[in-house]
Amino acid sequence: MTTQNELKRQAARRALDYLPNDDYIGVGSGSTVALFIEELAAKKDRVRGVVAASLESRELLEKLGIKVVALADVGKLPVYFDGADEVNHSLQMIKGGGAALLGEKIVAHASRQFICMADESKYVSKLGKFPLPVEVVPFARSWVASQLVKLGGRPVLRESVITRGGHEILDVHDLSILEPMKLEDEINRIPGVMENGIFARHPADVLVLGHADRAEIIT
Ligand code: ABF
Repeated sequence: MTTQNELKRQAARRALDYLPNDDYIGVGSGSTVALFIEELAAKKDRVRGVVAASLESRELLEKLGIKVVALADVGKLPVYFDGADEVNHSLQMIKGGGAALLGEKIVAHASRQFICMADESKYVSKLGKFPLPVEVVPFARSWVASQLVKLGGRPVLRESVITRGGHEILDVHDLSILEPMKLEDEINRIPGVMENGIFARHPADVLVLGHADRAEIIT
């Protein structure tokens, strides 16, 4: 039987088709990105350097001898590669299961093209079954939670997690995400919210979806 990991590897391997020639790229975080980085190691001379959106990805890149650069040193990136927790048919996503959503959104926005790599289980018609991660300033946590309840959600603090920026994560269950762009903006307007895991203002440009026998390209 094909494992979920094998589906992710199908997607990660195929995503290498989108590597630019002799340029910088950005990468996000998570298990699919880790597989992408492993595949990239064999072609590391193709890229000038990689901006990592998470510390884990940075460590893996360094371990495999791939040059890591800071976003500040390169400015705009041609391509960003990342996974997702859910992706809908408009290529809008929920991300942040790995608590690196703030860095991921920054690097995604700094990139001209977003290549999302996912196994087929992540492709959904409506976002929201996966609890929406919301990164909050710790002292505002209960205020933000009360506002998320007003939006119809059930926020649950992710225990023992402090993000790279020193914030906490509320995982919001039971949200009905009918208008992802509107909800992304609405949540980000709550004072105390640093960022939320809806990537609708900046959806993926290409989804590389891993199936048992192939990778499908969806644009
Ligand atoms: C990152 O990794 C996150 O935004 C998302 O939570 C996760 C994707 O999961 P996976 O480990 O399945 O690649 O992209």
